[in-house]
Amino acid sequence: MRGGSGGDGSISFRREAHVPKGGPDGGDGGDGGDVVLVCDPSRRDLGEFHRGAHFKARRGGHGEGGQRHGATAADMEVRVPPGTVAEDLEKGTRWDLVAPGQRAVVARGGAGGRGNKAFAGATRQTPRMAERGLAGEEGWLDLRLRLFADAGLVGLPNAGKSSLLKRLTRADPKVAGYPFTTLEPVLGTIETHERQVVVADIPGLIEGAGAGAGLGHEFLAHVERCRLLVHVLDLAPLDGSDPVENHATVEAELRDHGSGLAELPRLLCLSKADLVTSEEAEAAVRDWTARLGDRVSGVVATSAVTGAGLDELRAAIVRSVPPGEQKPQDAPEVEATHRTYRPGAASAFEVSRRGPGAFAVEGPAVERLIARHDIDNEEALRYIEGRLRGMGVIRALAAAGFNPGDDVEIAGTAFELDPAAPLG
Ligand SMILES: Nc1nc2c(ncn2[C@@H]2O[C@H](COP(=O)(O)OP(=O)(O)OP(=O)(O)O)[C@@H](O)[C@H]2O)c(=O)[nH]1
Ligand SMILES: [Mg+2]
Repeated sequence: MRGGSGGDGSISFRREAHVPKGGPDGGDGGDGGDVVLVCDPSRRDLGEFHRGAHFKARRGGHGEGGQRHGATAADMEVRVPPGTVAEDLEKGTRWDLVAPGQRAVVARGGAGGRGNKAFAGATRQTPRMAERGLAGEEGWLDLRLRLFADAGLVGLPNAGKSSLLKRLTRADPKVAGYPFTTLEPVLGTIETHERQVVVADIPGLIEGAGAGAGLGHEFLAHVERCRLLVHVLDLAPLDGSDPVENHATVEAELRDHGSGLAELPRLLCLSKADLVTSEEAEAAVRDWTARLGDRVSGVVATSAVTGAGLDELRAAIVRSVPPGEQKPQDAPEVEATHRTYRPGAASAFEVSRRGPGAFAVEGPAVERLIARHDIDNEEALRYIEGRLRGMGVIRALAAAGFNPGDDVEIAGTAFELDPAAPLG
């Protein structure tokens, strides 16, 4: 994403029939547009944001003569579903879009440049310089969707989670006889007369998921806001692994992930019951009920093939999800609206010695000053020097041992400076 650049200020002089050269009248450039994320409940997923999608806000209009200011560009609004977490990994900024209508400015447009009219003063009556518009903020955003599901199906790959969601709801996730079939969470809804319960099928968890192995961490973040977890456990794993160990593996990952996942109410679903005899299935329900005691609010054996146990599981889910709506207030503090600009902090600069007779000056304020002006313009150059003096840059350079004739690079541009020169 990229905020729009600011429009350039204009260099212009009033022209009237009888006046050979009037006063300066170049207007200011308009500000570039911001890129803004807007939380829109009519959006369901992030499907339209394929990898590498670009969002660019428009640039501000350039200033014109006759004191005409350039137009401020409209913001580029990008609509995202509630639950979107946007992260600028480079800058380390994160926005959580939860409430409908909530806005987050993710890339600010550049400020427009001032026209030459703004530079007119007693000592400079015919300024032949104007500021250039600044570039907009630029960066990459990582968008994730935190699902607003009431219940989450968790379990090892291939446990039969997607098959269950398919039978429990009208959702149609992909089912296949190999692990990691589900790559993105899928939602389905159980509808009863009294209420709707949203169930999320998430990709299978592997050992180490809680510590970030595979995409586990990301997937578990999806179920953080659930109010019930349904642990789906394969009664007859094809790989011959032990269900007791498999159960412990998944529970350990939930604990490792933190964020209160392990404390959520739990149902145990013993899946693929058709692969064992009904006596074995019943015995398994008894064993697991005894083993887990009140750590679960129910144990149900199911088969996505015969449909056995599905009504019971559906009822258990509806019963075990605590009543009441999921409140957006449960979401973490929203940072987006608190983000402010602190120009004060940006005025600092740093002088460094690059070698004998070579210096460099860096810092956001000096970089902005250079970006603002056309350094091929003699008048602009003198203005920059005056500003550097005012900011204390020249003094700092002199203190660092700078002598006339030494090289100095300011924000990547080579300059010739004379600290002893009279104040300009
Ligand atoms: N016999 C039998 N097979 C089942 C049952 N449920 C699922 N399966 C099979 O088990 C395999 C895995 O099923 P999925 O529903 O894709 O499993 P999953 O847990 O979603 O797997 P991942 O998405 O990889 O984590 C498929 O071949 C299913 O047909 C069941 O109740 N009985
Ligand atoms: Mg699946």
